[in-house]
Amino acid sequence: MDFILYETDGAVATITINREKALNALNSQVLDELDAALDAVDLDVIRCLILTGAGQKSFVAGADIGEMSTLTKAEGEAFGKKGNDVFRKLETFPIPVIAAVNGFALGGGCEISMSCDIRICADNAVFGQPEVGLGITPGFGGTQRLARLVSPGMAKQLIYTARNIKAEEAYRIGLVNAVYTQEELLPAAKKMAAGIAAQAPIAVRNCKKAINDGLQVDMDQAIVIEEKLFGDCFETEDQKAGMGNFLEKDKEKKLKVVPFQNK
Ligand code: DAK
Repeated sequence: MDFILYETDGAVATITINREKALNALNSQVLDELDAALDAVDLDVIRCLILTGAGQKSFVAGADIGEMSTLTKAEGEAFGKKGNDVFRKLETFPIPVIAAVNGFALGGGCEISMSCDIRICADNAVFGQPEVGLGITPGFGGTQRLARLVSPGMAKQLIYTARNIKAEEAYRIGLVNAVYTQEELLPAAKKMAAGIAAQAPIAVRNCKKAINDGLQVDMDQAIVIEEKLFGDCFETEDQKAGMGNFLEKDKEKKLKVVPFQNK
């Protein structure tokens, strides 16, 4: 792949969007390669994924404006679908995805970070949806995910004014969970990912699905979704070992990672 780096460390994988010269802007090839990289993740081994950008300056500076500028209506639609499909794949990816935002996260860059489960950022991060200044609406889920993550009023203000915000403000409005120095960001992401990977994997996957699916429906339906995914944990090796270790008061065993089993 030209624009995607993939590395693993135990049960944690890191995908780096590697188009530093264009500040990791998303063109069709980047989107295709990201899609293929996600398909290639070995889900029997990997339990948490980190998404970041190459270099010190930018996570993703948005969709590629050069490529977009010449698109016809039909091509624009196809490009939008390609992006939306990959973003949705990330959002519904069976294992948690942490966005380690190391600089600009503008337009599609902000949107791709919002497709991840958790966002942490470096102190040089800049978030924004500048699309209205370019004569378009945020088209990779920005109008939907930003309003769900922060308040609708704050999302509307940021989108209507096309104002960029820095890391501290992103933290204050709840767009990111934590801010680190540039040097600390990736180690912090890896530490968090390892902490997730050390938990019972079926339970973690079911939590992701319960939260994501439950947020789309009313509380009565959400509770039914939760019940089903709670029930699905039983009779798994995860659940037997996890509870058995606790009952045996075996602290060593309790901390032991339970091997993942496809049911
Ligand atoms: N696209 C293409 N190239 C980009 C880019 C981008 N978004 N952002 C930066 N680059 C390139 C620059 O052109 C420059 O390339 P060279 O001139 O060196 O060849 C190189 O990266 C370095 O950028 P700068 O020289 O501009 O660096 P600065 O430090 O001066 O400025 C900046 C950094 C991030 C403030 C600036 O580059 C900038 O404002 N970039 C654009 C940010 C932006 O507006 N992003 C949002 C793009 S719109 C759709 C769905 C979604 C979307 C569209 C359609 N459908 C459903 C159809 C999404 C839209 C967007 O994301």
